[in-house]
Amino acid sequence: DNNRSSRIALLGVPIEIGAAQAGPLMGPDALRTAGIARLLEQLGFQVDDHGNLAIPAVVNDGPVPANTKFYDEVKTWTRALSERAYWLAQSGAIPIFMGGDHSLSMGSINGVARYWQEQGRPLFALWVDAHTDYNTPATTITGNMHGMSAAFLCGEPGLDDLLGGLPRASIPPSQLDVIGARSIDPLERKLLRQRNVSIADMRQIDEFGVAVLTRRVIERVRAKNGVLHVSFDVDFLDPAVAPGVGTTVPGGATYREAHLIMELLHDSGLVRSLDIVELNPFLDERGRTARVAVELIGSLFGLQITDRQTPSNAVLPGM
Ligand code: 6HN
Ligand code: MN
Ligand code: MN
Ligand code: MN
Repeated sequence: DNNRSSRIALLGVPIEIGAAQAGPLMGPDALRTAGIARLLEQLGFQVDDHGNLAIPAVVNDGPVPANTKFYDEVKTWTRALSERAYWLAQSGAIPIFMGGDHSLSMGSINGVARYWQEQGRPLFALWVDAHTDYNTPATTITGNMHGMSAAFLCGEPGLDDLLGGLPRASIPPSQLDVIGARSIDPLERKLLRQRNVSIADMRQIDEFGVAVLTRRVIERVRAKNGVLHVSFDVDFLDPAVAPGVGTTVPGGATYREAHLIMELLHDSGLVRSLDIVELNPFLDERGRTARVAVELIGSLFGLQITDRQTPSNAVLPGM
């Protein structure tokens, strides 16, 4: 695909107040230490590390919705990151947002969605996660805002003032795909059903395999001439593979399942931006999880086992 950018923009987003446990603010530096820039350069990209996003002083101005912890902090990060993400997308590079907890996706995806809207290309988001992050202030149990980012992006009510005067470029729920889900709160599940969000849960992964499910997403994006943002929550992986996460859930994806998703997404040529979130180096074991995350990013950007094309024998069920 000759439209593919050969430049990658790294941006650290050291936010952690969206999560229950401290540590994700160390994520960007752990990814750097694990060699993210070096690997992408070896794959032929020109890599610019823009350092870590910093936010202005948090002001407690307007009203705060109920059941939202650190709302004003998340608001400040979201506004700053949305602007930054818009400009990074505009620059023609592929932005990689290095988290930080998953609440950062409210800003990153809003910003890139705004750019692609201007280009007349629909933006799809692939949510690779043990969770669906589709809570609103009305459905959340914990009040942690990293559990609300997908709902916010799909325009669910309750967080309407988060962006202030900035445009809220929502993606319709039909352009959200979740893969890897195995922990959904009761009211969250109800809302997902009402919106008909496409969810490939762990049972579907077991039954059909990640290749069929990933190709289904790719075909959906292609059919609309869309582009794809990948929002990768490290807790998608099984805790045995990725212990450095605050919200581990048993029964996650294997190392190879995760790589195969990344390899197929690379071959699709559709990925234009990436979040890598929820890495908690404070909980990690000797940098293992950071290293796995960087290896997966390698596969997403073209690292291959052989230099041969793998022929597709995909059978796409009409799901
Ligand atoms: N994440 N559903 C739970 C909550 O608190 O709303 C967990 C959310 C996890 C969020 O992993 O990005
Ligand atoms: Mn998440
Ligand atoms: Mn998660
Ligand atoms: Mn399995």
